[in-house]
Amino acid sequence: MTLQISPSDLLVVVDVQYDFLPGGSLAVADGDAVVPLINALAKKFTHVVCTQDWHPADHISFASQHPGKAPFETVQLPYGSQVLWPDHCVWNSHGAALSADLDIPQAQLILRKGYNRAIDSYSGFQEADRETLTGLAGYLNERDIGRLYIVGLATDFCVGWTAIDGAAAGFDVTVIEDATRAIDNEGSLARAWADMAEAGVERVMSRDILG
Ligand code: VGL
Ligand code: ZN
Repeated sequence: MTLQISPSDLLVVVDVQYDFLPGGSLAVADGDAVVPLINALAKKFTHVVCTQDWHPADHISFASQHPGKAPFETVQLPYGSQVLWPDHCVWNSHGAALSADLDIPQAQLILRKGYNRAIDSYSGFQEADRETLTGLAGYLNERDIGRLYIVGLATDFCVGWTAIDGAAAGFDVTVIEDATRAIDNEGSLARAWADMAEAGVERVMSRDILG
């Protein structure tokens, strides 16, 4: 049965940026496979928001800011544990740009996140201190959005956290699994799906929507 997309549904396209695509500094395996699917899915939606990971060059999530530490190691920060990453999505760099192969002219908001040097932000709703809000919930409520469909990169970080925080903010949330790809660092993908299920996030495939 094909899911019908209604005008109160909104597609969230998470972090489809060159640094997460093949050749990028934090390339997600097979990441470019999501682009044609996202373009096809987006045609079903009146409302689309894109998120954009957007860091200053000395961002706290970069391993380069922690002498002796390597990418994918974890450190403790005032707000909790933080995975360290290669430098990525530095604001105004090519790697931070949204893929030019996205074909979503009706996208209405591009939400940048992670611009505070001292706080990472996987989620489009709140930063990693779990206090600083981005304003996205307020935007979606003002636009009378009921359900979020989430696609993009990476399943186990920015997609997963955005989905869980969207559910916590009171929205119905569905992740379109085959329109995402994962980093999968030390079991993070399985953990993300388990956390999303516990938060009530639904999981479908693109054929459930495209028919
Ligand atoms: C992301 C790691 C660091 C993501 C962003 O978009 O999933 N992952 N910054
Ligand atoms: Zn980042």
